Amino acid sequence: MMDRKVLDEFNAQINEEAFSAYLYLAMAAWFESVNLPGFAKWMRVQSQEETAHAMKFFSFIVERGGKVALKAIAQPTAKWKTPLEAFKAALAHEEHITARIGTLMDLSIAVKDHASASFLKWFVDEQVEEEAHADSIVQKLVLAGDSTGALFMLDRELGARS
Ligand code: OFO
Repeated sequence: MMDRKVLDEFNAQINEEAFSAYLYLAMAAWFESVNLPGFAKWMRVQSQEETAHAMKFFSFIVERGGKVALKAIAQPTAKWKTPLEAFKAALAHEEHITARIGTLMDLSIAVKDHASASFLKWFVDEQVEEEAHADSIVQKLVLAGDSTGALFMLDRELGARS
């Protein structure tokens, strides 16, 4: 049986991950609207990964005999000024998720819930990658500056994500 506070926070994390999926889907829609289909593709794939993250928490709660409690998903921002602004927002969001995972880990350790701590280890590692990916695209966009050519090359590169 899961500790009540851990269960509540895990349910809250389903919502965080579902919001992540929604946010990146909103970014995909915005990139489509500004004719950057490669960036949009990258965001679509990212959105699917976030749904998978939400489902990992969902399945873990069920497996531990806890009750899944789904909450309303907040409306994400729909518009960004530039691709750089969108990816900076994505990076800031991932940093927020990293902090959330840290909080969940701290709580699991505090109540000696070793199964939850072990489950969360995957997310600790995943967040290192998530931040690194978003950050590397931020850096490339900074380098691209105002060059339309560099932006289109980057669009082609990101469109290869599957
Ligand atoms: Fe982007 O890692 Fe889940 O939220």
